[in-house]
Amino acid sequence: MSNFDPDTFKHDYLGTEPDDIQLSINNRLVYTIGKDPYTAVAHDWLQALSYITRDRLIERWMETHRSYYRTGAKRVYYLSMEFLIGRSLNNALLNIGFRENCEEALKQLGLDLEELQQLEYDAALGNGGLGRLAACIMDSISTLDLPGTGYGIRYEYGMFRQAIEDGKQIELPENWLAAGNPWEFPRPEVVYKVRFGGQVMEYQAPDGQRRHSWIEGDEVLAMAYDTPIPGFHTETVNNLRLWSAKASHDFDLECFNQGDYIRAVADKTISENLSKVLYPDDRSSENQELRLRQQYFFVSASLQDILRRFLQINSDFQDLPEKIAIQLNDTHPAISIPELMRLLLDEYHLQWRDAWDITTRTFSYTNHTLLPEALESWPVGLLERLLPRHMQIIYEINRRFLLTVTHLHPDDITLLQRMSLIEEEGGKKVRMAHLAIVGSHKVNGVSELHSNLLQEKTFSDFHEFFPDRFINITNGVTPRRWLNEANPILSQLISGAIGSEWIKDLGQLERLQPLADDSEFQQRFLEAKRANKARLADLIMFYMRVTVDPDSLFDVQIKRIHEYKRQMLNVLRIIALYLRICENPDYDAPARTVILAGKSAPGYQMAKLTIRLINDVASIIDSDPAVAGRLKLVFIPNYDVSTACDIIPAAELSQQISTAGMEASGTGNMKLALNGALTMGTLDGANIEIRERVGPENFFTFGLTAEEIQKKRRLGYDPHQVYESDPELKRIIDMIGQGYFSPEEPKRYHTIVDNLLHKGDHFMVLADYHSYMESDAQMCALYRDQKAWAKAAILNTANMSHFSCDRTVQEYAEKVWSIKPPIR
Ligand code: 26Q
Repeated sequence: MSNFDPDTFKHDYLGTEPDDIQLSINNRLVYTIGKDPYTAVAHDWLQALSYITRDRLIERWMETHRSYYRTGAKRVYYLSMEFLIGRSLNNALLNIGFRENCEEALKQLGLDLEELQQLEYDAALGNGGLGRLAACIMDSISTLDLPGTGYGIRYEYGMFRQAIEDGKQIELPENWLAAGNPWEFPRPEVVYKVRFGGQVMEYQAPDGQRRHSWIEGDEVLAMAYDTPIPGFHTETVNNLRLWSAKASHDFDLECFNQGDYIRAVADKTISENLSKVLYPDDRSSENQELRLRQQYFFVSASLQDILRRFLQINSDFQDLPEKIAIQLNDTHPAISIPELMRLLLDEYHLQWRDAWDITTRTFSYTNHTLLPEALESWPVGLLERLLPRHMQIIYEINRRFLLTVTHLHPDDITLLQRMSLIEEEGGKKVRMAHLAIVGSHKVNGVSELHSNLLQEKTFSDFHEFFPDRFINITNGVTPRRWLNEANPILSQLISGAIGSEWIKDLGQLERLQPLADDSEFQQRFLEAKRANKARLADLIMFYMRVTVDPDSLFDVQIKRIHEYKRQMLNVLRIIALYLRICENPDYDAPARTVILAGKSAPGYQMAKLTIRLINDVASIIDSDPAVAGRLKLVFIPNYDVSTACDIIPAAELSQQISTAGMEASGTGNMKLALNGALTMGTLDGANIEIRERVGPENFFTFGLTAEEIQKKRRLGYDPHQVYESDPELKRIIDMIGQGYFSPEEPKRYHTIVDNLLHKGDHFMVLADYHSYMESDAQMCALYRDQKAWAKAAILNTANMSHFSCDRTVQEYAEKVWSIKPPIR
């Protein structure tokens, strides 16, 4: 529209005083929800409140995007299969400073804000760490006023809901959109065609050049849904654009013309299945064609959208790397690299050398895993069938790349085999990490240890070849959600002491250091923790009908259930504590509540068995009067972002006990320490950096180092010998193996025991057991001295400034994306 004056588009009732808010809510209730206050149920009020909050974001959202066009600022696009946003209402209310007045307005209407908030479904479009990191990064991009857009998939079913029945995990579909999602804007006019299958035509252009064209096959439509991402106390509101699959109209019409109407409509569901469901993280499962389709689906739509926007104000593709940066969240969107090449070569007719230069200067790749079995690879045959042109381009990228390797290292055939994008043994496969490294200008790991291991072990050949390409950017978490929102009690205490600047500038927390020795502050810090523990105890009573003592030590391990995260090691410890208390009523240890939570991939048998064991051990402990009041084990079902917000503020001890060298970073470790929990952890991932910063005296370190683990593997590790040499450990394992915790089915846990004793204990659980128990004893000693504990807890919170993802995003902006806030 020409002569557009934004002021003529101002909403007529965007006031922020309680009276304005009441008017707005009532309006929305009647005119949008279609209810009056007499018939409205709580959820209707939640919707009305969400809409009026959203209204107050919209002008900033539009102005943000107008300013990006006006200034032609360089933008970053964050491509991720997962965005684990959680709830949006409270986040939006706090970000725009609107919460207090809303609370007041609702009170006048006889409603309770906190109660309404609880009714919002989590947007659980992610599995765990990687998806939540994407959400934290979007929060920081907006808060730092950076021009950034997230691209992903609008899954109709997010992460499954976990229920526990007879101690076992069962998976229930999570239909989070059923009641409507007020935070998204459908954009039916923003649709792109995405092709699958078909074939590649070679032809000669009028200028004599050989060209390729990918034709035929099936087309699916990708339709955009936009979700505003507000920054904290800033005018910037960025966009998260998620794609939903729609059957292609052409396809429908064709069938319709043939008279097969019913089949045409029924067939729509086949293509619309593409965005139906999030894959649960089963890192070693492979060959899931639908997942590859999902990857290309969202990559293709996103790149079409990115190039369309680029071409609105630019004409020369040489400028692309100066105008946009694309970050790949793991290799899941790595098919972007051949896709951009295809667009530049086949659609825009650039020469290979130019196209490749533009591509590598545009992309960068974040790696989140070292486990070789978790590195993605796709069978060549599958790629040839679904994406034939991409497979040709990957071969050509590989041919040219290996040629440059050969120039530097002639005659080193094994080096070529190791670095090739194609894995030859066991059926040809494309190594997606190699593709991502070769096609990017920067590759980063997510903690110092992880980045070092990437460079020195996993990708050492590539590191030698591209020494400047590899960097570390340690993960962080957003202090908005993980302290300010999740823990209002502690937040108020902190703001009372040092002001509230820390919410945007976590470095301010260091001003709490001197207060660590202040008795009064210690007391108030402990009281805040006690209040959060009481709140969690109430929630556990309400949802689970289980009693926990808020005066006991809250000892938590909350994360996905995975063998490398070693929930089993925790189980061994819990059984040891149980036996010690049973057998020695004078055993000197604080009363303790151990809390575990987390989901297992539906097909991951060992993880599922671990959940069952945890629940079986919990029942035995529960029914034994000998430990009543001294030890309790609770498995909280359906761990998600919202449950995390309930548990983390109440945690006193954080279990971060992965086998050293296996957890890329961890981010729950940061959230817990930020909320004043002390960590009991191995020297793995970001634990190392947390320990360095909070001080080793305020961190319970145990276990083998990554190097010692490797050495032990090389020299031959014998778990059976550890078992034989520690009578308590032997007894515990025998109890599990002989069915003490599963008397109705004594052999239930045979595979667990077998893995530990006879299958080599791959995750070195037994190797770290003794050291873990010693660390637990040290922890108990400190807990007895509550003043000393309070001091250590305060120092944890005070020294977490490095782990704000504002710092993380700042590093990406400077070292990888070269972007700055636009001058408005
Ligand atoms: C792969 C194939 C098929 C289906 C699913 C998947 C899949 C899905 C999700 C593979 C991996 C993931 C997620 C990985 C993940 O969350 N990694 C974690 O990333 C965090 C953020 O960097 C780190 O803190 C954790 O250490 C790392 O485990």
